[in-house]
Formats: sequence, C-alpha cells, structure tokens
Amino acid sequence: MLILHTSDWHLGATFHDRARDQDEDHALDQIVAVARDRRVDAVVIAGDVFDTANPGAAEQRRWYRTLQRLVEEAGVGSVLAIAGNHDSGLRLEGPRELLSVLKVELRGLLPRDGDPAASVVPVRDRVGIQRAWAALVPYLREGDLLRPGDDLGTDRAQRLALALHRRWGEVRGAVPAGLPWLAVGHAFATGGSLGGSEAPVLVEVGNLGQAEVAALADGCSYAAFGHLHRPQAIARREHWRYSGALLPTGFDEAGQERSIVLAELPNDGGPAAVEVVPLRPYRDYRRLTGSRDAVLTQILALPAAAADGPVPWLQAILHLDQPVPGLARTVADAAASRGWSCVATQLHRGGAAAGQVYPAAALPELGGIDPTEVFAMLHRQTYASEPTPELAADFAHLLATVQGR
Ligand SMILES: [Mn+2]
Repeated sequence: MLILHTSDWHLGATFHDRARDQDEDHALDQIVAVARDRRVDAVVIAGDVFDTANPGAAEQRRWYRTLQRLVEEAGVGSVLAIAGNHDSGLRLEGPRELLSVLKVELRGLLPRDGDPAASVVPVRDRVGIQRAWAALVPYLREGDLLRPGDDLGTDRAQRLALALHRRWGEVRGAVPAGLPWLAVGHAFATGGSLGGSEAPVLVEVGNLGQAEVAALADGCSYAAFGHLHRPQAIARREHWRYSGALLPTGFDEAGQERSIVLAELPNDGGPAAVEVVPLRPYRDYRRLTGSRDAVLTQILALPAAAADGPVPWLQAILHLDQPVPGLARTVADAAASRGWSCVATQLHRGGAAAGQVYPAAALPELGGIDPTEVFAMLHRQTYASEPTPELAADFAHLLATVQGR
C-alpha cells in the first residue's frame, strides 16, 4: 500500500504581508497529480493545515476542494489529517463525521479523558479494502495531557514530556494487531539517541518542547510527522519522517527544496520503503546581503524573470555606514528592472542599536550641548562612523534655517 505524506500547509499564511494563493494552488496541484499518477492509496496531512485557528473563507474552500480532488480526481482510498499547533482542533474536526463518509478521517482533538482507540482509524486502498491502521494524534496541549492526581515530577518540561509519552503510548497500545500501521503526529520530535549536530534542526518549537518519537512510533511501518519545516528523517530512521512544509516560510529557506514523501508499506508490517518527491517551486526566492553597491550589483546580475511567469521575490539586507536617502526605492527599482519584486528591505547600521551615548553617571544638561555635537554623536551611535563633510554641511544649513540665522 502506497502512502503520500505531507504536512504544514499553513494555508492562508502571508509572506512579508503578501498572500500566496497561487503558490499554494501550484503546490497542491502537484500533490493531487502525484497521488493520481503514482496511484497512491492514502494521503496523510500531518498537521498545520491552516496558518491560524480562524482561517478565512478562501483558505477553507481551498482545503475542502483539495480533499475532494484527492478522493475524486486522484482516486485515493483514504485521506487522513490531524490538527497542528496552528490549527484549531475543534474547528478542523467540526465536519469529521460528514467527511468520514467521504473517505476523509480528521482528528483535531484528543482530550485527556478521551478514548485513545478513537484516534485509531482504518486505512483503505484505492478499491476500498482496509490494508493498514493509522494512529492519528493531533498536537496535544498541556490541558490534554496532565490529569488530576498526576505525580510526574516538578520540572515542567519533563512532566509534560512524560505525560505526552504516556498519551502516545496509550494510542499506540490501541492499534489492533495483524496489519501494518502508521503513526501520525505533530510535535518537535527527537530520536533520543542522538545529540549535538546530529539532532533534528529546530525550526519551530511547540509549547511541549521535545518528545521521543519512539513513544508513539515504535513498531510502526511509517511515522508521518509534522511541525518541523525542513524535510528530514528522524533519528536516521528513514521510515520516520518530517515531510516538511509546503512552501518556504522565510528567505532563510531560499533554495531549500520542498518535497512530499511516498512510503510503500510492506504487507508484513516491516519498515516502509521511502521515496522523497520534490515539489517544483512556484517562484524563486533570493536573499542578497552586503553593502549598498554590492547588493545593487548582485541585483543587476539576477536572471531576468519571464514577463508572463510568476514574479520572483527578493529580500535585500544592506549594511550601511552612512544614511542613504531613498535607498529602498533604489533597490526596488533595480529589482524591477530584472522582473523581480523586492518584498523586504532590511537595513543594518554599523553602530550600537540602542546603546547609551553617555555613561549613565555623566549625563550632561541638554541645554549645555551643542546641537551639532548631538547630531555627530547620534551618527556615531547609529552608523559607527563620523558624518561626511557633505552631511555635516547639510546639517549646519538646516540648523541655521531652524534657528533663523
Ligand atoms: Mn506546527
């Protein structure tokens, strides 16, 4: 049985205040196409379907339409989804019973006194025959985990980890024997045996800190996790994975490939064979850093964007030692000349950001300081340099005008 694993769609998330409807559609189209062309049996969405607990109408429509396409257009036998920390579990599983009739199983909540067996669902192939089980554990919050009378120690992080592992173990214990099974979770997971540079890269940490994925996934054929945005195996087990996010979530991820996972479950319940399938990006992202001149040179060397294609997005981080009026406009115009859009300009001035000009003990009387000296001190603090003669002359002219001399 072939499983398609994806997560962290974050539908409706803006990127530097810009909507990415077309980017989302472009990625979701590819997921539907892979599910159809590769004859996928079941699709797993491991949390953070939406970016906020209260998604807009357009995002909800995109979500339901994608579910419908996976079932009707791609022909999959099961779609399984859980809530992540960005989702409202209550809202996500609102239509749960209705969608269950339509081959879609949603789990948004697992209350602390809820039956763990309610989180275990059958996974059916394209002709509707059950071939596996799935343990669907949404992102769990403190109130879902701790029970009255619990004595799990005084350290909060350790107490929550123990309670999470207990809950995961209860769900795992509710999986019937006899068929392969999937573990589906949304958490910052570790393998437990790794440390230092081998630990999973921490991209986003939930309230619960770290969790031992084995507590849920031990003995499963495939563990489909969400929450970390970089695609990766967990604890070097190729069949325990984060699929990674649908779209880049920051310019620091420019150039990072986005992907989905295809996992072929063997009938004997052993570990799945895994294939990572890249998603073609809708647009290019680039971050350019350096002095004003260096960044402008790099911008003019960017590949020219096709006039009828998606506009690639640029972030410019400029290191300045002098004020440069109109710089953001200059950078935006240069980007536009190559067909790019500069969606974010960040200025790094060389001086101390919020340091004190004077030591606290030696604050002078304001009336006793010459305005020209105050201007020079501010310049030193902001840019770690002296004002140029031209700038000093401009300031002197301005001061004379203000003072009416
Ligand atoms: Mn998350």
